[in-house]
Parts: sequence; C-alpha cells; structure tokens
Amino acid sequence: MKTINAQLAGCWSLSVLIVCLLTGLKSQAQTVLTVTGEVTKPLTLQTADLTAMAHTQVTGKDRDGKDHQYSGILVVDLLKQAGATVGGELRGENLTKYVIVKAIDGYEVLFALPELDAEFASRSIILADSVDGASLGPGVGPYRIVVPGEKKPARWIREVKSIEVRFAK
Ligand SMILES: Nc1nc2c(c(=O)[nH]1)N[C@H]1C(S)=C(S)[C@@H](COP(=O)(O)O)O[C@H]1N2
Ligand SMILES: [Mo]
Repeated sequence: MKTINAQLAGCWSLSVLIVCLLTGLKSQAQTVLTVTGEVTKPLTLQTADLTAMAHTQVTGKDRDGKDHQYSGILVVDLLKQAGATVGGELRGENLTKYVIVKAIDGYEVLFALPELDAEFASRSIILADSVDGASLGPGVGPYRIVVPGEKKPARWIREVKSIEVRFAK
C-alpha cells in the first residue's frame, strides 16, 4: 500500500511538473517579427505588440481581380520604432539604404527606404494582419506585406518573419 501511494505521489508530481513545463512554454511570449540591421533599436515583436500598433487600411486587388480591404501596420512605423533613418533623416547616404523582407519559406523581397517613407511615397505599404475584417489564413499570415497600386503582387510577401535595413554600399 505504501509503495502504491509513493508511486501515485511520484506520478502525480511528475504530471504536475510536465503540465507546468508545457504551460510555461506556451505562455512564454513568442517572437513573431524582428526588425534589425541599420537601426538603433532592433525590435523583437510579439503578436500583442503588433496588435497594439496603429493600423492603416488600404485597398488592394487580389489574384481574383477584386478589391479587398487590408488592414495593417505601416512598414515605416515599424522602421521608425526601430530607429531607422526615415522622415527628416532620410537624406544623403541614407538614401542608399534598402529594406529586405523575409518570409518563413525563404522568399525575400526588397524595398528602397524612400519607397516606404511617407515624405517620399504617395502610397502606404503595410504589414497586413487582416483582409476584409478576418485574420490572414495559414500560408498567408499572420503577416503579409501589401503594396497598393503595384501591377504584380510579387512583393506581397506572405508569412513575413523579418524586416532588415541594409546599406547598399
Ligand atoms: N512567402 C512568399 N510570399 C509570396 C510568394 C512566395 O513564394 N512566398 N510569391 C509571391 C508572388 S510571385 C506572387 S504573384 C504573390 C501571389 O499571391 P497569392 O498567392 O495571394 O495569389 O505572392 C507573393 N508572395
Ligand atoms: Mo508571382
């Protein structure tokens, strides 16, 4: 009887330990996006950080040829938060900087820094997290770049995982 009780107690504490470890791992905040490179404050962002940022709506044409309403964070806001040279600082040699966006499948696209800057560009390039009010589905989201007005959606990179600022020289 004693040994059974001891075994039960052992089992119980082992289960408690496993459950604790699993919930601990689950609640540990996951990095969903990084902003690095030529920035003064590299960012390691979690879902909640991105949800809390200001959202902008843009209209974009999907493969179906129809207009869809995308909502997301202006890429320039992420760059600003990371301390990249945007706005008034975007002059001189900073005009030779570019931004590489990488996805989970290894796909990468490039934007020149002025393409993203509000003082240069007339269109708003966003890191979208929803389309027509719904989250982006698997294989597309949780984050996708949307470039309004571009004839081909090749830079609408899906499953974005990082944004990196680099110097071209
Ligand atoms: N991560 C990732 N994003 C990607 C691609 C890719 O291969 N991987 N292909 C691009 C290309 S070439 C096009 S044309 C569009 C297609 O978007 P759709 O799948 O929503 O039609 O996604 C772009 N985004
Ligand atoms: Mo494409």
